[in-house]
Amino acid sequence: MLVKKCQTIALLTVVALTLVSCKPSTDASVPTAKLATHNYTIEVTGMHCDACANSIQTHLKQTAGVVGCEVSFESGVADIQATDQATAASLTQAIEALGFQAKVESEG
Ligand SMILES: [Cu+2]
Repeated sequence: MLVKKCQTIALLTVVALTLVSCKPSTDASVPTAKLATHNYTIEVTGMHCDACANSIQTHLKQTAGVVGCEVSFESGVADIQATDQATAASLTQAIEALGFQAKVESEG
C-alpha cells in the first residue's frame, strides 16, 4: 500500500516537473528584439552518409540558441538559424564535438 502511494507521488512529481520545464515562460518574458535570429551556413567535412548529417542535425537542435537547422550530407553544409545565445564559435564547436570539421561560410 505504502509503496504504491510513494510511486504515485513520485510519478506526479515527475509529471509536474515535466510540465514546469516545458513551459516557455522564460522565453515569453524576453523582448522580441532579443529573439531575432541569425543565419549561419557552415561547411561540414567528415560526413559519410545521411546518418552523420542526421546526428549533427539532432545535436545542433539541442545546442543553446539554435531554433532551426538543416544538415545536408549531399552538399556538406549545415544551415542554421540561431538567436544571440549561439555564436559561430559555439556552433562549430558543437559540430566538432561530434568528430566532424566545421567551417563557417557565412553568417548574418
Ligand atoms: Cu554516416
